[in-house]
Amino acid sequence: MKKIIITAAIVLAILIGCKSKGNSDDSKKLNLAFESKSNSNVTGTATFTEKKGMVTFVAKLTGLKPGIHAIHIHEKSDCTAADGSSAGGHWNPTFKKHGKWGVEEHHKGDIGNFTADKKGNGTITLTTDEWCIGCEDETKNILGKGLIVHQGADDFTSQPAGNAGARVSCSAIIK
Ligand SMILES: [Cu+2]
Ligand SMILES: [Zn+2]
Repeated sequence: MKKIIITAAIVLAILIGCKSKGNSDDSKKLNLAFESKSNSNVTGTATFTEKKGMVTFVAKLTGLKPGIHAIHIHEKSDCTAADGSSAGGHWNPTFKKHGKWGVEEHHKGDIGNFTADKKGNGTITLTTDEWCIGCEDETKNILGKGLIVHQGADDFTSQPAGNAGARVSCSAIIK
């Protein structure tokens, strides 16, 4: 009887050990910082958090002109150019047309528009199972791409990028 209890205790310890390890592997988080581009004063932070196959994106920007601004994931994590052009075009690993997320055909990087208030502050969030942080599926993996905030709004129609104007802030999506 004693032996059975000890065996059961060992099995339980192994199960708990595996479970806690599994949980820590399942939850991934990136903390990113935006840098100003195109002579703007737009800065801010962004996080990507992955839990149970869902990625939640949160960005907080300051220094914007009040009004509507586009934000996208572009194809490169290179923010070196003064005008942000080094980040390339929209991230589009599935070869779709540019458009509005969740409504019609769209790029994997077409996060959309958000509004900056009178003080120039704006936030945007998006939760999706169409992205992952560092998985093998290159149609989902956001690592190695770049976030771009634009001077103007995305019209969701113009190809290939929604005619959103200058790139006013940039952040590499890297660990
Ligand atoms: Cu863009
Ligand atoms: Zn696009």
